[in-house]
Amino acid sequence: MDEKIGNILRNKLTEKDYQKLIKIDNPELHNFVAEYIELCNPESVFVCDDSDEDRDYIRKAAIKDGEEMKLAMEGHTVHFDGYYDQARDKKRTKFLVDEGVDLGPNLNTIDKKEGLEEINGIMKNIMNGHTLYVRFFTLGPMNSIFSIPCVQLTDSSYVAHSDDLLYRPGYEEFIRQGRDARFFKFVHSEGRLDERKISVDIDKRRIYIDNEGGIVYSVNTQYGGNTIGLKKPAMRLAIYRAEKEGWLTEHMFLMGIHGPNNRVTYFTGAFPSLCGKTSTSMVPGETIVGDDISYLRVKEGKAYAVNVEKGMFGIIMGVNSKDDPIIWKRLHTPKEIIFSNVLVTEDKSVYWIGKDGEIPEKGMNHSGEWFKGKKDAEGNEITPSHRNARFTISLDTLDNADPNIHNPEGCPVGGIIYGGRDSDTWVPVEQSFNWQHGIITKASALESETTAATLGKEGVRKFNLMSNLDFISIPLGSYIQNNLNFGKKLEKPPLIFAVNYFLKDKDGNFLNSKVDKFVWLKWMELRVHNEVDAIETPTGYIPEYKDLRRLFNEVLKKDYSEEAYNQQFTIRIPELLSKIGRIEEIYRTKVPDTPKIVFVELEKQRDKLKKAKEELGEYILPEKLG
Ligand code: SPV
Ligand code: MN
Repeated sequence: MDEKIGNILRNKLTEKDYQKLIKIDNPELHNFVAEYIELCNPESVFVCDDSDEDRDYIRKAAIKDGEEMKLAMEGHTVHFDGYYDQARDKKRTKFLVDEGVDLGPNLNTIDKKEGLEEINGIMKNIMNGHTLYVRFFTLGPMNSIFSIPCVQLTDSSYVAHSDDLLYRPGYEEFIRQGRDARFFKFVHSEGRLDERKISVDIDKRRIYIDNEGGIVYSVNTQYGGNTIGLKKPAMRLAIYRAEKEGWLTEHMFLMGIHGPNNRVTYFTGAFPSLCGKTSTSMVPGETIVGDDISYLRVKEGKAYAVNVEKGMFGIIMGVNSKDDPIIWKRLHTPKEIIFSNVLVTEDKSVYWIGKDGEIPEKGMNHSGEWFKGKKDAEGNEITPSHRNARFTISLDTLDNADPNIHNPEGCPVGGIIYGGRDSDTWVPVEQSFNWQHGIITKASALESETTAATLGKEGVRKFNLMSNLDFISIPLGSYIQNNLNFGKKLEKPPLIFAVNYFLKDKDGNFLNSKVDKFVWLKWMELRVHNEVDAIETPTGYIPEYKDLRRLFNEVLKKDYSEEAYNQQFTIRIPELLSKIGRIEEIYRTKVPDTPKIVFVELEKQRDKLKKAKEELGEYILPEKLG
């Protein structure tokens, strides 16, 4: 080892921690750890291996540091992020780019030299008085073609603890791979903290991503989406790597849908944040592999997917005993959970918006002491929990965990679902004609009304390419092209579906209930196996009334009226045509590297819609098409 590196490490690390670190034979790793010890200047360093002892040390540190508080139920803790640090900060999340590299106009970028200078300046001595935790994990199942080793440096015991619930261990894997490890690196510091252990220097919050270096820096923030390196930061690095290597990194759940005769068909599903992704992957009767990020690869002409993570950082708003029985039960079981930004009441239990029961009068939340009617500095009433409040658990502790969660081979993918928050255009469920049609007219045309998962106004319709727009780290056209190419390598590509849970009538009432998706899933599963017919519309294939009536009855014990079906599955030509106009305009004016085929496919779609309009009118009932 280089003498300078050796000195830095020996100076700060105990002999035990030093030995743990150098047991991994990888100079790049040693240099990396030493570089940020020197820059950030922590008071002490803890190198965490995969042992129960070390993991327990982190758990306890989170309580001791005051970053988490114990709740009444065994294993439950709560963490608060600052009042203005409750979501991903898109504005201050930037890609560091070398001169001459063009990521296109849609990515937030900063010149690499300038950005590094800035962030290095912010990071100088930033860990003063803090312990730096060095943690090793693997993205994807272990011992698998999918797996990517990662090292996380953080001075937040909450982040280090969350990692543990969310990711598979990686210390032994680093030892095994030694100098061959092609690992991702993450540096996080929460910066100066106030007496509530909240990051103070929010104005210096930065999340900077270096694609080529495989490194992400995150400072002066605590919210998990900004800080948990292996989550969204790693996703951006993986999208970059996947495009170079011809596989996919997607903002998708992975679940087993249970068909007739115990058949399980795996589906992935991409939804923007707060649009039903987790609740779909948790539908009762089905099994979950992952709820947020999937890697997909082609093996022997077939698509396989894995869950990159092993835990869930799920949205808690609206979780209630009736609609989410599995999560509800898990949230009331004495097993390890970190709640974040919920309301803690005097008896040390938690409340969140939409929970069963009465809203408490007072408690402690992300704003500090809270009482009904409390207002913030801008005069807005503070809700008991934040709308983006979350719970963090390990998936293994769920009743509906799929047996293939850790399968190194991955799960064969039968179908892919794209869904957004759309009040007036798409029908509740529709199958695209083929891979190319699906990738272009469904996935690449996805729009969604904004939610509380990012800072800014809610309810504004926005383009969200494959629900992945916040995380794409390459020019958008290349990303679409990589998806199109992926399909070409497959003998029988997964079917591509679009769903919409948020359709509304003229008075603004939802046309579907939350549980209707249970039925859409069963219908899609049957389509994969060609066991149910469909009606061809100008935009794809929709279910026949008779099949839905049977499925509503079987799955939900509900009568499904023909009137409801007609209202939901009317093909809305004017809305569909304006949507094509909007999407085409976006690609024409804002995505310079759009593959030509995108325009061809959109034009074809427009022609079909126009023809249908001439023959059948603007609002077409399914029976007119069948
Ligand atoms: C999302 O917002 O898509 C999440 C949570 O999964 S975050 O970690 O903030 O990205
Ligand atoms: Mn997500």
